[in-house]
Amino acid sequence: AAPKRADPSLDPFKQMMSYYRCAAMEVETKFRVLDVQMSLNRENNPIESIKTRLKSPESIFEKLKRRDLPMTLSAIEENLNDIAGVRVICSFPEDIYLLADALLRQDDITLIERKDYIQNPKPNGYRSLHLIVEVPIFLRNETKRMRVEVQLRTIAMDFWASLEHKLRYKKGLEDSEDYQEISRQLKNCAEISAMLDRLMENIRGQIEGGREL
Ligand code: 0O2
Repeated sequence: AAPKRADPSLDPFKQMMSYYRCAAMEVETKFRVLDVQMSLNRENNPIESIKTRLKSPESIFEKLKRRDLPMTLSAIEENLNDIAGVRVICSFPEDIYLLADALLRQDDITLIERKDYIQNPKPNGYRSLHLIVEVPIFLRNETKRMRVEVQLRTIAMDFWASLEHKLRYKKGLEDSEDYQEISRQLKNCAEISAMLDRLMENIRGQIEGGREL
C-alpha cells in the first residue's frame, strides 16, 4: 500500500505559524478599518501601505540559539515577540500616534510593550513606533491569544530603514575602516529625513486649516 501522507495540519510548528499568520491578518484588518474610518472626515487616508510578514524558520531558530533558549514551541511563544510582524507606513508622524492609540483602545487588544523610537531614536538614527500587542484569534474550538509586533513609520522613516538595512547587511561593512564615517553619514540622512517629516507635516497643517505644528 502507498505510504500515508502526513497531514500538514498536524505538524505543531506549522500549526503555530498558521496561528501567527492569522493574528497578523487580524491586526492588518484592524488597521485597514481604521484607515477607512479616518479617511471619512479628511482629504487623505492616513495609511500609505501595510506590509505583513512571518519570521522565517531559519531566523526563528537562529534567534533562539543566540539567546540560548531551547528549540521548543513554548520557548518561541513565550520569548519571541516578532514572529508575526505588521508594518504600517503612514503619511505623517501625527497619524502614527492617532492609529496606535486607536488600536490600543480596542477591547480585544492587550499592549505588551511599547518602544517609541520616534521620540527616542536609536543611536544610529532609526525611527519608528514599535508595539508588541496580543490579539485573539477565533479558531474552530478555541480562542488563542497571539503576539504581533507592529511597526508604525512614515514613508521617510521607512525609506531610511530599508536602505540602512540593505547597507548593514553588505558583507564585511562592520569590519571596514570606513564604518564609522558611513555610520555618521547614515545618521545624518536619518536627521534629514526627520526634518522632511516635520516640514511636510507643517505644510499639511497650513493646508488643513492654517494650524502650524
Ligand atoms: P527584520 O528582518 O526586520 O525582522 P528583538 O527584536 O527582541 O531581537 P529589540 O532590540 O528588542 O530586539 O527589537 P526592536 O528594537 O524593537 O527592533 C526589532 C525590529 O525593528 C528589527 O527586526 C527591525 O525590523 C527594526 N529595527 C530595529 N532597529 C533597526 C535599525 O537600526 N535599522 C533598521 N533598518 N531596522 C531596525 P529584525 O529582526 O532585526 O529584522
